[in-house]
Amino acid sequence: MINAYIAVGSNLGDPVAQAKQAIESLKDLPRSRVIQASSLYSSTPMGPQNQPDYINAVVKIETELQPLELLDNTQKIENEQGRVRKEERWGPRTLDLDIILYGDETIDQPRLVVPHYGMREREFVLYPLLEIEPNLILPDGSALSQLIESVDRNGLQVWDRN
Ligand code: PH2
Ligand code: MG
Ligand code: MG
Repeated sequence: MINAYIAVGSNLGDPVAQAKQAIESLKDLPRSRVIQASSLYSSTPMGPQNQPDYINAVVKIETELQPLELLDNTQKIENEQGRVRKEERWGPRTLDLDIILYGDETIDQPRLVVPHYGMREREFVLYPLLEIEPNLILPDGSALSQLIESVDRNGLQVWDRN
């Protein structure tokens, strides 16, 4: 069994409902179990500013799925929730599920890079992660609690406390 962390993001089509539905769907992942979900947070968009605010959360799971099997499953949930793959980088989406950590593994494959390349700078990933795993050490040995000291909340707020 491996502990993995999945970042949830949505800013289209009732983002709160999308995020809650995604957490429910993660509970149905094969050969896996949801350990804990963070509160839902509202966050200012990173990237193009002419898009709605996001709802973000992080979910801790325990899984026997291999990384690419987990990715197949999270992409299936994205698609079921109406995800449309568009060209625009960092553009709006109904649901984004990013595998941010998979145990202590470093994965560098065309389909999947873990730890997620942007997680160290993103308040909407780090603060929800800190809520559920305050003592987390990243695969490179850095402590989340230390890392987060240099990351501004940038308006991040708890929207729906867990
Ligand atoms: N996701 C993006 C682009 N910008 N901004 C916020 N606040 N939250 C996100 O999850 C997010 C974003 C692309 O994945
Ligand atoms: Mg993303
Ligand atoms: Mg993504």
